[in-house]
Amino acid sequence: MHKLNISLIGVPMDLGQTRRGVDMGPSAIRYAGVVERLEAIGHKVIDEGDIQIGVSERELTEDTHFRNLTAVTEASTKLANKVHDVIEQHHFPLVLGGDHSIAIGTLAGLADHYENLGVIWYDAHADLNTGDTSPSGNIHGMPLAVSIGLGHEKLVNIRDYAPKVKPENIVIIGARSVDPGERELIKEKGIKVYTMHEVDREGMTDVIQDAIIYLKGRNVDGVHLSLDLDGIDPLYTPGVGTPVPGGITYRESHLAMEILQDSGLITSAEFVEVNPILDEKNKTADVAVALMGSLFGEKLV
Ligand code: 5AB
Ligand code: MN
Ligand code: MN
Ligand code: MN
Repeated sequence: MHKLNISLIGVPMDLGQTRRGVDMGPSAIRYAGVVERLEAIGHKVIDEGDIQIGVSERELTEDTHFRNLTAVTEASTKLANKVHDVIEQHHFPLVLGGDHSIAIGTLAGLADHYENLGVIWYDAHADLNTGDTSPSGNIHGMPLAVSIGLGHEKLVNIRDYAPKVKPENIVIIGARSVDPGERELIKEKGIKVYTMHEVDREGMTDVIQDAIIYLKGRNVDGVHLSLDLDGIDPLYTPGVGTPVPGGITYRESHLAMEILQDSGLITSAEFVEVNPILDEKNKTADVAVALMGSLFGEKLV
């Protein structure tokens, strides 16, 4: 197996939503043994530390369509620059969240290194809201829309280019809570979505293989995996801010990671929405690290 230099980047961000605690996600994932786990496979892990996050208090008068817009924009810009540096060193960026708004920064740092970046969005939600369609004003429900160029210009134009990703290069897996505006956008842009219906009906093997064939058919030159722990059933990952029942199982998720490893397609990844305050004995961070094991080539025998 190909040995990687993996750069870990922690993003203790909780301003993309309103529940406290998700800023402790990177610590929980480190505590669950991410470095040891990946090194045991044979990879070299460079812990780049955490991106500094600003405060929300000064935002009280700001736009309620985009909560904490200034702080989220600043953090996303810092993260984007860090991811960009890491890619330039030919390291594999592995971003630890933090709420899912951080994907705005990750994708902004990645996308100008690829002609045609693909994205796998493993999530209970579509994260395709704009300021107009969002029911909450929470930016963690918007990162995929921002990456295709829709949303607040401050977010869309991070690192001064847009869009970051083509809608046809996106695959969503595990969706089971989609807002009306997001549904419209999925139809309008032709975004590929495997909902829980497809996972139930076709099984994860077919779903993930189909996703791989689809992205290869799009001639992608890199694929970013953005894994929201709420994509998995809350039975296995209770420590998330927006749990939705009826999710992907623990074993199906391992299977998905193993097949992605075999495909050799994944060139960057992020694991987000781990909230230790809502968790049971760090269960959710443990699942995140176990899935990273499979994604990065851990073998049982
Ligand atoms: B997550 C909701 N669609 O926009 C919204 O956890 C939930 O990053 C967003 O997937 C969940 O507020 C965002 C209702
Ligand atoms: Mn560049
Ligand atoms: Mn989600
Ligand atoms: Mn999400």
